[in-house]
Amino acid sequence: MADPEVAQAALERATEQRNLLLVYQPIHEARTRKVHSAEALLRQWRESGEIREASVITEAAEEGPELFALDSWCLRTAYSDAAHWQSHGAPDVRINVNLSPREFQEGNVHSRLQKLVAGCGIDTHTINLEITEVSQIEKPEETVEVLNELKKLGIELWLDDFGTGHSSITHLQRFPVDGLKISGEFVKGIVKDKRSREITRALVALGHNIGAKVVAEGIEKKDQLDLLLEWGCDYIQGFLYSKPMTVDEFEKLLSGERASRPQ
Ligand code: G
Ligand code: MN
Repeated sequence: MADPEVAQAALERATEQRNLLLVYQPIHEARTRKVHSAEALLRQWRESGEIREASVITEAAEEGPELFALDSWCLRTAYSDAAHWQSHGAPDVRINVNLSPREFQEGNVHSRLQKLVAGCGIDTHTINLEITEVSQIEKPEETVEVLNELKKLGIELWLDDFGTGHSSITHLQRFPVDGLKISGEFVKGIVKDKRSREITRALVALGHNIGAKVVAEGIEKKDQLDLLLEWGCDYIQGFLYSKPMTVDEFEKLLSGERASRPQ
């Protein structure tokens, strides 16, 4: 685990000077379009007032102790936002947080998560953790133990960008996976390209056959959605339904949904 003082200094630099924020991209139930959860994505305010990707920051943090500070900041911010919308009439809307594989090996993630959750007053089962670079996990047996401990808290594990280089079938065999997120790279071709279509259809079935839920990412068109519905995909994320939005916009979306629901 990183030296806490170093991590704290890094956190301050990252959050105060660099104007970080989280945006939320809704994940919808495929059939009903109801909001199921939201993926928290790190962004940065520009001086012009625009919001931009924060990849420069995340790449810089990847190797050093800043990573833990940054992840803790993301978790704390996401939890307090989720606590807010849960106490304002959306008790079941979960939150997906992206975590680096380093967290499971060096980051003491279990106790940090417990402390963070206790500080925000939300249930641990509000959280899904998304791991993208699962292939970089160097100590799989230890990681499986950590993941099983997290699952006892009700936290779900989702494999992100499933089917691409970093996240493959090997990892399904090894890790206690609750959900698969099928990369938009497959989804974008499913209408016109027979191979993309058959691969994506097989990935949805694969997820279901091992008892996992399936999210398709990057849905931009209605005819893509129609195919995914035909195959029984559980959730969808993509510009067709929602772009990433600020927490205020997300909470407005939730209240609009509640207002339109029959009493
Ligand atoms: O790797 P990950 O799935 O976490 O990446 C999510 C990114 O994909 C976000 O930055 C988001 O802006 C982008 N994204 C989300 N939905 C869509 C979509 O429908 N089309 C495209 N092109 N990008 C999307
Ligand atoms: Mn993700």
